[in-house]
Amino acid sequence: MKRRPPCANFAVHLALSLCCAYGALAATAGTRIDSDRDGLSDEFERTLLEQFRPTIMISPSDCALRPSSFRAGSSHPEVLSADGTIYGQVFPVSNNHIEIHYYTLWDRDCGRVAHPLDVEHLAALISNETEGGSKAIYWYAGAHEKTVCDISSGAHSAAVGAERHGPKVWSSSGKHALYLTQAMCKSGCGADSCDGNVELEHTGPVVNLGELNAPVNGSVWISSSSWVLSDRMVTDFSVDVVARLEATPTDTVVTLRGRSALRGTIQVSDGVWHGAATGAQNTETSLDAANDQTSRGLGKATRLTRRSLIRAWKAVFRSKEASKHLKQ
Ligand SMILES: [Ca+2]
Ligand SMILES: [Ca+2]
Repeated sequence: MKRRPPCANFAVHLALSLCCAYGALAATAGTRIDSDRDGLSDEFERTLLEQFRPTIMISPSDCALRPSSFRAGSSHPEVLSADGTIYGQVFPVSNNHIEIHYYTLWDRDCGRVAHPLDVEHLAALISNETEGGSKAIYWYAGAHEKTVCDISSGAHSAAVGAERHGPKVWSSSGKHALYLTQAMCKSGCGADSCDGNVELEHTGPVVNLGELNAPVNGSVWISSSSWVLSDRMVTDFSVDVVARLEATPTDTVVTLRGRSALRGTIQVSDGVWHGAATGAQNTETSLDAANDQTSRGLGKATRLTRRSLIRAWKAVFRSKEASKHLKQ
């Protein structure tokens, strides 16, 4: 059974404990329909999904053509069409902060270890207390998440030019890993290419998935064990991720997980890559080890104690409720 990241549980508890304290958000969101019961109105979620919608660069020769749409109401993911549909999710993480996820759902992955169905996502942490409306603080892009080739990245929104709108992201051909810069696409385990990518045409609005316990728009397939979508529907901005991003220069995109040395080793051998990836995929032990190595390499961020991690997190969120929860 896959385990949620520690801070995912924290975020869920935080969201629940704060659900009655969203005065500011409720005022912004209005009192209209809230289909997924997270305190944000459907209309407010729709507005944010469109405001921060990313420009997605895909390969014109991708085996799966474009991200797919899936049959509404089906408990298992059933591909309707590779029509370029983008799915989304919006949920509160504190009084004035909201997380937005964008999902590209593909009917297959045709990399070196091909498999049916493929889930990739991009996330933003949004502040709702700035003048001029909602503003992105950080962006996160998932790439080979929870494998030895994990090269998921993050950045201050300014680093990717996406404070009031979405960034441009690159989707690798066949694997669909997402990168905040085109150059990073070559830094994974060697199989990724974003050469010649073209902009994915908008074929409709972002389709809101709702929440895990309250799917909307017929997305009851989000909890299917056929794919890892439910694992991706929790926060990407844990205490340690926020601390690392805070310690990162505002013009830099940083790799948040994985070991560059290991990725480099795998890069030179398909055989090694195949064995290592198979053995280590979704293995918490290897992921934790990779995180430890990454942490040591991050210098300033890695020398932070838990107390300073919490301090950094609080500096971003400035939430009395959050700090109370963290002390538990
Ligand atoms: Ca809602
Ligand atoms: Ca929602």
